[in-house]
Amino acid sequence: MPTEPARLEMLSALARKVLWLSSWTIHHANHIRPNVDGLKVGGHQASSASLATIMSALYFSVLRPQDRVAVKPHASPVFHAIQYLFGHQTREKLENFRGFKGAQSYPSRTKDTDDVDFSTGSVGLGVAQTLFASLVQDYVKSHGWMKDRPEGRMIALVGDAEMDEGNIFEALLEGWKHGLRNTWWVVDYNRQSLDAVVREGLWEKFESMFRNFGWDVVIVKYGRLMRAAFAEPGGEALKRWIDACPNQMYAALCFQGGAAFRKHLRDEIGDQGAVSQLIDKRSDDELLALMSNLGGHDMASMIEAFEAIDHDRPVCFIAYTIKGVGLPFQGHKDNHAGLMTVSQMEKWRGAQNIRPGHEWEKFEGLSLEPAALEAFLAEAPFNRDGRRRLSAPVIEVPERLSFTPTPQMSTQQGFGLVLNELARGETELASRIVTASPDVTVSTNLGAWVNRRGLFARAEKADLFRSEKIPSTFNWDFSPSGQHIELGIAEMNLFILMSALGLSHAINGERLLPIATLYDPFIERGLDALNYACYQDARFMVAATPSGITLAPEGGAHQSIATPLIGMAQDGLASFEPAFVDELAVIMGWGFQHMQREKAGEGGSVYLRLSTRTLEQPQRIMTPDLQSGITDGAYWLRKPGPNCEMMIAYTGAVAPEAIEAVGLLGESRRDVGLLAITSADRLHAGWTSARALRRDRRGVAHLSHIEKLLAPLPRDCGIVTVIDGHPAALGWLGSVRGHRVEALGVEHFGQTGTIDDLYRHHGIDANAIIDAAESVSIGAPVRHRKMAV
Ligand SMILES: Cc1ncc(C[n+]2csc(CCOP(=O)(O)OP(=O)(O)O)c2C)c(N)n1
Ligand SMILES: [Mg+2]
Repeated sequence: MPTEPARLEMLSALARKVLWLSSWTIHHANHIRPNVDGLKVGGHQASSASLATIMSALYFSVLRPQDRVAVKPHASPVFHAIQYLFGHQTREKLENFRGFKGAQSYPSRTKDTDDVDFSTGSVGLGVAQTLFASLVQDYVKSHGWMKDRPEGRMIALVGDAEMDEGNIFEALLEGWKHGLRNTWWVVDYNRQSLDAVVREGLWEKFESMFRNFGWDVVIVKYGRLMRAAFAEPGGEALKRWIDACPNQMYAALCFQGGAAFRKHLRDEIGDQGAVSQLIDKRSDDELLALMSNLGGHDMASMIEAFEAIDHDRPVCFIAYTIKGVGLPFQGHKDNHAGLMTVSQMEKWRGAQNIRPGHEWEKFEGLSLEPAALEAFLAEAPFNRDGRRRLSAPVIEVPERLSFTPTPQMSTQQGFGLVLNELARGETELASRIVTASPDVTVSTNLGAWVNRRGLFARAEKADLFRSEKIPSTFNWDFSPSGQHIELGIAEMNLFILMSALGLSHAINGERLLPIATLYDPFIERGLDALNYACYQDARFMVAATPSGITLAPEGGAHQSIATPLIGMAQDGLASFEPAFVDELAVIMGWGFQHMQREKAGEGGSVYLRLSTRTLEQPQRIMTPDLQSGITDGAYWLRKPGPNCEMMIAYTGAVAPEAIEAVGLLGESRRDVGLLAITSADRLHAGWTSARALRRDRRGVAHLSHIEKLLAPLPRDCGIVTVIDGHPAALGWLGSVRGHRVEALGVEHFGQTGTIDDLYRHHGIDANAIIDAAESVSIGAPVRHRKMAV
């Protein structure tokens, strides 16, 4: 173990190397790599420089194997440089930064190969991810699954302007409610965003806000050089000047250099003996070195700040930095997309003692012994256990999930029944399910599950209503073994929690099967977080209910139109909209398996678009064929005859309208078929991948499920599609084999009224289906219509 000064010297040298390598990576991408057009790098160089020291302190010394980090998006080159020094990143990938299969612009769990803990990119989300990851760690620990693994700290490196993102504030409040621990947020307080310099005094707002939520706040403002200067005669006056200097001015002076600092100090402090001496005895370079020695660029100060933490309360570090520190555009307000020119880089290379052609060498230009540095890196506690991505065995899912059927019910009710059935059993599957809901637990039918499995909290808290013997349908007991996490009304939090729960196998080595419930329209409120969770390959199930206009009297604000398209378009999410509960039970069983498939390109999360509309349930036997039709996305509810003139395809809660229309069409059109579509998403994806296989000649004869289903239809058979959602979700069916389609659905915000009123109004009732059928099929006018009631 090196002595303390030697350790600091090594860490500082490595931080300089990290700044060099990250800058060189960016420079290479812009000026050296052939074919650089389109791969030019904006918004990385200055942002990365800000964090080179802080991240070096963390990775090379402070972090332990169990700690997990979300790195500010634009510090990606710094992260990759650190991993390169560790030997976890290749030169080839750095040379191909931002290129196809190269190191990613923003750290990516799924695309990068150097052990990214949490993806980042959309600012704010990675920050909240660490908070929820810590709550999930507590969940795993409380359920007795941590075994002898030590608790990790969940750390976010946060841009100061990133703190504007509302989802961070939502997460803070939720964290406070759950007694957040083991979370560190390190704010890179460079007082610059993309466009501008941030408001004065922001740190005070941050400080009071974090303290308000029970966080420890550590402000690291001055580096060691500064602190030494403050102790000199006149140092106090210098400190006062620094503290009073507006952000814009400080940034501008950092850009202009030592002489500009000198002029301003003289003009503003005047001739005051001691302080003038303090300034005058330094050269311009020394003065700039002093004035840019903010805490976040001073290894000793950062190490001191991190190592002083001796508790598990959450901590916010506000580390003062200069955006682009050490680079020619440091402090310039336009530096976000700033890039060094070739000649600036040449000059800087010289200053770093790096020989041309040796830019990628790990220890080039450092005065310390390479062997000593190599040994120091090898001993970094962070690497003690090798690669840190964990895995967990697959939880067995029974062949069929059961429920107690009733002749009439909704898919939302069915969802509650399936979970209730699971809650009653003693299966491993049931024990690994975690549910969460943003204050709609009861209204999404999770009540029975929660009654049996309880709410999660680290400390027991009894339901007072129950202990006071006040009758209530719901038992709201909290305990460390509870399996439901009750959230406040913030759908962003719900999806980030899913993102954290759904990565537990990789982060904690313990698999959880998370289920989120929310109202379908409010998917849009949490959409970027949902996308984020999918992007980093977290695995979860979303039950969104009610959906469409089936909650008719609630009006447009509670009705969803776009969600079927969101479900189709969202990568990593298999979307289903069953009409009947036996379909739902099959889909949920398949879903729990799908959530656990980890081979590349297989598996993912699951979205169930459910409804509160009560439907008559079919009495039927679940054959293997029916089962696979349901999970592949469609099956014939009524097979078309050989001379089929007309086919109706429906999804979800409009099943009764489609069934009724088929009945009424029977006398006017021959062999009418009725296709039940349980997943437009899976059908479409199957069709796309079959075409790709055929194009690549890997599967010349391979036909997708929908191609096979539509194959028997004569060419001039008409198709009407109908969904309680945007019609484009099914309109593509006509392209599969060239049939004419009329696609019915909802395109305008709902009115209030009964379901019948609204289905008529939006043209998705039985008569609208018949009208559409008439217009897309050949033949005499249809004789029957539904009678108005
Ligand atoms: C949700 C979202 N909106 C906008 C952006 C574009 N963007 C990337 S970085 C950035 C400014 C970040 O400033 P700050 O967090 O202070 O980081 P710094 O560059 O100063 O280190 C913006 C607006 C983004 N990545 N994500
Ligand atoms: Mg900033």
